[in-house]
Amino acid sequence: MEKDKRNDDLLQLFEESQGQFVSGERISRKLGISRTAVWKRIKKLEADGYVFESIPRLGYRLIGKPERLNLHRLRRMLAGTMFGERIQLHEEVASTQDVALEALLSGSPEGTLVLAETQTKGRGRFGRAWHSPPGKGIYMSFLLQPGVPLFQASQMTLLLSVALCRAVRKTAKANATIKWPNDILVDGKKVSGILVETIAEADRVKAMIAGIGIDVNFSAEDFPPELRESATSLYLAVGERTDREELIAEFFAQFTKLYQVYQEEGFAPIRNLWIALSSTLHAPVTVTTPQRVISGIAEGISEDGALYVRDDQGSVHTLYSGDLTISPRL
Ligand code: BTX
Repeated sequence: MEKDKRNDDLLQLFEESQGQFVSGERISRKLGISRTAVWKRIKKLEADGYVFESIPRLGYRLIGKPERLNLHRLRRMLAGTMFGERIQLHEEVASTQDVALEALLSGSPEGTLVLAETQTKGRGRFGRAWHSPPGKGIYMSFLLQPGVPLFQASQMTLLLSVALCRAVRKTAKANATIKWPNDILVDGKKVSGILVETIAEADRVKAMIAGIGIDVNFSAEDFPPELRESATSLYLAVGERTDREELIAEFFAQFTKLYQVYQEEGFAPIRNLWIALSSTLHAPVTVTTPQRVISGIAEGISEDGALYVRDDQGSVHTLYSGDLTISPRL
């Protein structure tokens, strides 16, 4: 937000020019900064999602603004769920997980929701980075207190993935499937990831910080080269932009229903929904955990959310987390 303030004067100049070119010299004079500083500030705005046309001698013309989530609209859309009460919307944070943890430690209740337009240190599992370019994705973390024993903690990732997969199908009309344990795929590529961090007390879950990242309106250039093969966005997959607020609202509508079912009837009904949406079951897979690498056929999912993998020797392994790749069928 500080950053926005610093760029207000520059953006104001472009507002006043009403779509006309503004020369670098004029900007430098008006703002009392060097031409190099002008160029740097333009680059910074571009990184934040503004689009400029730049022509030597004529200068710069603002032709696109970043989309912004609308907090009032979100509040309205989430009213009636526990997520509509306490929403924090940030321009930029290191990780929404950290902000949600701070909220938890200062006494915020279940349902507290933290959203950001971009993250500088978005993270996945095992300390990996989550690429979070501004204005086009969904980066959110929220607090849950399901009151379940610790051994059931991994069920929450599956519950979240069912809600997310259904919301993506409904809102973006994308043919989304779930890849165990925490990815949503479209066209076999990752479009969303889930990170659940659990705070335990004795052998129970005290709280969970559920984090979700969705590649909504990214174009191909919004992905770094190393992700272009493995990742896609809803926009790239279906060819149309998705309204981020609608997708968030649909996710929480789905989640709220499933969470209630989970609390009343346990994991069994969630498990059935998960099985129906999974692209992992019955496929030949390789699962890498910090301790071992298991290859075989993904046979099923246990009552507590673990994956069963039968290896070539016929032994069945029970896996609670890990990295899964689906092997090509021979
Ligand atoms: P993961 O560990 O399963 O996946 C991380 C891996 O996914 C990375 O190593 C990289 O290969 C790939 N990857 C990174 N960024 C993207 C992206 N934008 N799209 C597709 N693939 C990508 C998945 O972890 C869990 C991610 C949760 C992210 C949310 S965002 C809001 C919240 N805050 C936060 O810091 N993390 C969560």
